[in-house]
Amino acid sequence: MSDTFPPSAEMAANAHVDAAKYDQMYAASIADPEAFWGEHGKRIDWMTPYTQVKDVSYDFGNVGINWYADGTLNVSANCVDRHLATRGDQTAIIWEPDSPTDPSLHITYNQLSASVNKMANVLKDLGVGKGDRVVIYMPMIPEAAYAMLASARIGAIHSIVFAGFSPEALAARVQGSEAKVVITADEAPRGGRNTPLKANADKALATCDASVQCLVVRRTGGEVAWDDARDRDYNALSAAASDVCAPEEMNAEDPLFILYTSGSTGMPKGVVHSTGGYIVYASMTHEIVFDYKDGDIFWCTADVGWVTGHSYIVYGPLANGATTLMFEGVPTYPDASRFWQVCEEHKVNQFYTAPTALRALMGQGNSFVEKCDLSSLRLLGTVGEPINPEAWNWYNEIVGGGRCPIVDTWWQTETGGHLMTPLPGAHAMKPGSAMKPFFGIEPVVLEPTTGAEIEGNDVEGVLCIKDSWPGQMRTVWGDHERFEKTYFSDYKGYYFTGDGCKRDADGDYWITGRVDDVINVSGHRMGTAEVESALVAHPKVAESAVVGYPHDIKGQGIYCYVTLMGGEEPSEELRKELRTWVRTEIGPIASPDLIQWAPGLPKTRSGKIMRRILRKIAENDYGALGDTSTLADPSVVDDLIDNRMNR
Ligand code: 6R9
Repeated sequence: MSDTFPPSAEMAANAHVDAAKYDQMYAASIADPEAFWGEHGKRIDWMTPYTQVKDVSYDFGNVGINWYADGTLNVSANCVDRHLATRGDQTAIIWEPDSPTDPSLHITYNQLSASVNKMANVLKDLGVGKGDRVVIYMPMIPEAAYAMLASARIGAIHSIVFAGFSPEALAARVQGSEAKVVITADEAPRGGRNTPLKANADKALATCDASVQCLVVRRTGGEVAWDDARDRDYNALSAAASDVCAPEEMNAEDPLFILYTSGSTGMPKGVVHSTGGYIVYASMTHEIVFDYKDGDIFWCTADVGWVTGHSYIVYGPLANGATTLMFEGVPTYPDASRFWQVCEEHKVNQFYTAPTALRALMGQGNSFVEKCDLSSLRLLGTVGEPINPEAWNWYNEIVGGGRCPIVDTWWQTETGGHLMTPLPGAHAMKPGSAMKPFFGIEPVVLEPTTGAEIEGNDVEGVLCIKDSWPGQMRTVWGDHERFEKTYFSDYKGYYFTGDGCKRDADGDYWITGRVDDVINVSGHRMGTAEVESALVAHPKVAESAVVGYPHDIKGQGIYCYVTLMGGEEPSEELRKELRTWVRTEIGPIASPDLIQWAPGLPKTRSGKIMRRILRKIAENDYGALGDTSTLADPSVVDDLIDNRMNR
């Protein structure tokens, strides 16, 4: 039996949702999704109210997902305009810069409105209109949020590329979405170092269509190269632009954004989210899961380059008229106290971060936390990967002082918002468990090979979702077939999450990690296929296989087996070279942790690499290698074991 932590009497009494209300609302959401979501869709302002709620098919070959399909709205009007009459002078965004000695900013809803409208007009003047794509490659500065909301305002579809990605990765996404404009900044300060974003964008754009324009925000004022035919100065243009731009009337099913994410095969795919269903789901989960109340200060430490930043820094909080904190820096700069100092300074009420950050900070000792006044905190959250009980307990006791519920939110880029999490006033939390489905979510545990539903409790299998919810992705950009194949073909009639899970004796859910070739490095999703294709692009590499292995801080590390071209000699130098190579091809988050030289890889007679075996060797778990008799050459396994890299 694991420890359980019931909500305090105060939390249960004051939260939006207590245990009885959860049971009643959950049952209603499953019994009649039309009625439930028809009602909750009203939390958003519609230009034309919807009369249809749900129109969904999960049938392979004919997958179609539609919510509120005849309604029209504008997301930026919902995140900005509708708050102006009641809270124009309230802070919408608190911006905390990388350096603690630089001043933070408090941007009111009125100011947000002016900036978003101006940027919308700047984009329009650059020829961007409804349905056009805008790539955003930005530091964590308010202009990143303006860019998102300005795109939404004019009906353009944004695609954010995390500022840690390389020029190559940026170019692939600009080309993949056929973007008209890339919005970037001169430099991105993080942890005291500046990433040359504009220079990266220059490299990327050199390989893109010449018509792509580049809108440059000045952040540091650092020197940048300038191409008069292509580059536009945001600061000058927005100063001259009008602060009035009527919001475009969008259909609920028009795409709001594309966000590339890694999968088990091939290159990252562009996850497409809708306008209406997405904003209903992001705002509702933000309010209920974090128990957000008027006047609270909400801080999600993610980057807007990830889905967590989309839904819980920008869209969910702003749709709710919240005050959302946006942090440019990193948890350990200037020292391991930074998160807690920011919580103290801005009196943060809800704090939402990733287990990898907690593990890194926990390792620095408690004094960094204890010297700060964290009495404003009322709720804590985690996201991105399973949280180990040690980190959970530390978070609960040292950061939360034993007072704050922890919402362990399981969800994905594809899901738009939380799918499973304890609700703070309703559920007795168990460290490491995502606990309960959110309203409208019907998780099922399937037998991996037959796909049969496993009924009852105390069971384990692959996690699928039975029916749709409004925040679900609609398609893969430009490749609906890939969408159907990835999520609806292995287990027919369900949405396949790619995760494994347990349902314990009480019926609570525990995510056990990915069951496909996706690894989770510091809460970031990485396709092993992407790292492999970067490695084999190196002239000295003949073949490679990449797997994850347990890593104390990162959760999983990247373990690469590399076969060199005939005549090439392994060396420490080459190892370094390959590491740098992958960083340049993809970005620092894909940097290999361990590279093992493999004279041969274990393959079946038909030439398929047996990853199961490579995973076991990387995990140092030789006893469980299983049947190796089907290998073309079983002796390669002994060589790999003998030369295994130590962690
Ligand atoms: C939001 C986000 C999705 C994958 C997901 C799962 C893992 C996320 C988790 C979790 C255990 C949690 N994951 N939250 N595993 N407990 N609370 O992270 O999206 O980057 O697409 O990653 O992350 O494996 O399938 P994304």
